[in-house]
Amino acid sequence: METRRLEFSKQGYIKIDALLSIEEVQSLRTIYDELLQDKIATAHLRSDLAGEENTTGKKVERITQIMRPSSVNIELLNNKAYEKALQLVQNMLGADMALDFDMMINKAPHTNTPTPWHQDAAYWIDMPDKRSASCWIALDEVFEENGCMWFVPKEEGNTILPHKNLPNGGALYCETDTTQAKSIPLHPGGCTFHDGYTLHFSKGNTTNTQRRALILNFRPQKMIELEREKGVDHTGERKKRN
Ligand SMILES: O=C(O)CCC(=O)C(=O)O
Repeated sequence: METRRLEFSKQGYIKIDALLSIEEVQSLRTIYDELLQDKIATAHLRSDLAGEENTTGKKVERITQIMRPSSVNIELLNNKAYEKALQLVQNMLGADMALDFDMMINKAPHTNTPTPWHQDAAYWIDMPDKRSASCWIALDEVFEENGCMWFVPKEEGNTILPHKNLPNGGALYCETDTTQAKSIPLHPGGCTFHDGYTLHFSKGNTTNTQRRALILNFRPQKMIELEREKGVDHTGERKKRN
């Protein structure tokens, strides 16, 4: 555990080969697919990370993002993913770490749309306690061609680069040197943890099947309370706040 903690603190991310059993993955997939299909119940939490696109009047989702999916189906929270990820985060960053929000990001087949390079902290308000960890859980086999995660090992300090939105309300992105970037392929149930200042990206999905990821974001309980006081609950508009 000490090795993990040091690695996370030094490079800003770590890989865990098998966070979940295949049974745990299967039960997540069932709920995940129901939520993806249910465009009515998820409408207020759902958007295209690539920016909204209209083709012949029909909305095409390339990178579906659903914020706080457990607020629509509370059963998600019973999955071991939440408990196991929290335990690892508390061991690395302290016993006061708690779940701030969950989200789903699905890359549909043949959409070939990258998630641009960014740092998550650019989306968040400035907080005095900067500890955070996002657990990115693969529900499918993930590799470069369907959009596994890439990270640039973190530099000293917590610097946020200038970020802009992609057109039509799309993701935040920044310009950066990515020569040191590493791709992290995973089996279903494997995961990565990254902190809010670590640069990351994924390529588009050029394969015949979905690329499903569930992401759990943790920060100190006191910082979650500060966010809520300021009206931040991670269901709102995608914009630069930091
Ligand atoms: O799933 C992706 O493509 C991007 C995920 C991401 O940016 C994140 O988890 O912070």
